[in-house]
Amino acid sequence: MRPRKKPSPGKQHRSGFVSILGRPNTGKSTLLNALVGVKLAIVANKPQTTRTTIQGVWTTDHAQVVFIDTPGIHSGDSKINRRMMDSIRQALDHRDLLLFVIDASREPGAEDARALELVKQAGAPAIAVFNKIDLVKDKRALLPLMDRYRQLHGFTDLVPVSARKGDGLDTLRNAIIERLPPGPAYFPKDHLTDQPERFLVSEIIREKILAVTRDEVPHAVAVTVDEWKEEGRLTRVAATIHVERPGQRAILLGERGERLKSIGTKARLECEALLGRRFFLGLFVRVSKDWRESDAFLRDLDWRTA
Ligand SMILES: Nc1nc2c(ncn2[C@@H]2O[C@H](COP(=O)(O)OP(=O)(O)O)[C@@H](O)[C@H]2O)c(=O)[nH]1
Ligand SMILES: [Mg+2]
Repeated sequence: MRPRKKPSPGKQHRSGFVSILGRPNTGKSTLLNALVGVKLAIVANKPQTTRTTIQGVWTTDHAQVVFIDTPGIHSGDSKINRRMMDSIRQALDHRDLLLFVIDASREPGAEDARALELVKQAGAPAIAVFNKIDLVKDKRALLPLMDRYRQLHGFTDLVPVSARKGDGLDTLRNAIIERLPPGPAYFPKDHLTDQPERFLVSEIIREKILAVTRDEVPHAVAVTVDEWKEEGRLTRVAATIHVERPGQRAILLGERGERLKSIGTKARLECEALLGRRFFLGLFVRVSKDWRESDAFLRDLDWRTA
């Protein structure tokens, strides 16, 4: 009797958990969104935009990848910073693969070295992703940078990409699937994230705030959803934007409340696009002094502990 033909390895279903890490602002959240194909993580040109780990699931006929986006690796000693570092450490436990994201348009610095240290400690296979190549005029300049990282760590692959433009993402997706072990799908095909809608909405509001504020305001802002009512095809949300000082409240309100209004409109449109129904957003700005140092407040902010 002839032995039965083995399924070809390419067709074997593969799955796994893949953490995305790197120093702040390298484009980790943009990369997560691009790989999953849906905007799940908010993006801003500010360090520490991402405050918790965010999961995004990408499913194909032959593979399912659960990506975990993390806050940028940084030093800083406030309570919220320590919480962010804790969530990064958790995201490194028991991972099948790591994506170490480097901003290819900048010289590597101390923060990159710190992030690489965590990759080494995690001990999982890692792919080096050189992001923002759209900003690198002469692509030959990438080679010495890639060589440098090749010598610093035994990466399984080194892949140049532009998360913003989509360049190199197919190569990266193939490399990821190739490195994952055979395994079943953990989630239904249409499952995209573990974040509840309330959290997605609060994050979208926060993103619109980050886009219009500068200096100390972004770090001082937190958003809580206080009321959530579904009325047929309309979802009515009341949310509070917490700031630390009256001056920051004035900045957010703008003249005659214009700035807050524009934040609200932009956030509403994006909520409607992401969640596919109509929203009414009522936004309030409140001064909550020292929220960044309050354990109780930080616990309330984290939907995982809700
Ligand atoms: N030019 C360019 N900018 C990018 C790319 N990826 C991300 N960015 C920008 O870099 C900034 C930080 O992105 P974000 O995803 O929030 O970075 P994170 O802090 O690592 O999560 C944002 O302004 C992004 O629009 C890219 O491929 N090319
Ligand atoms: Mg981020």
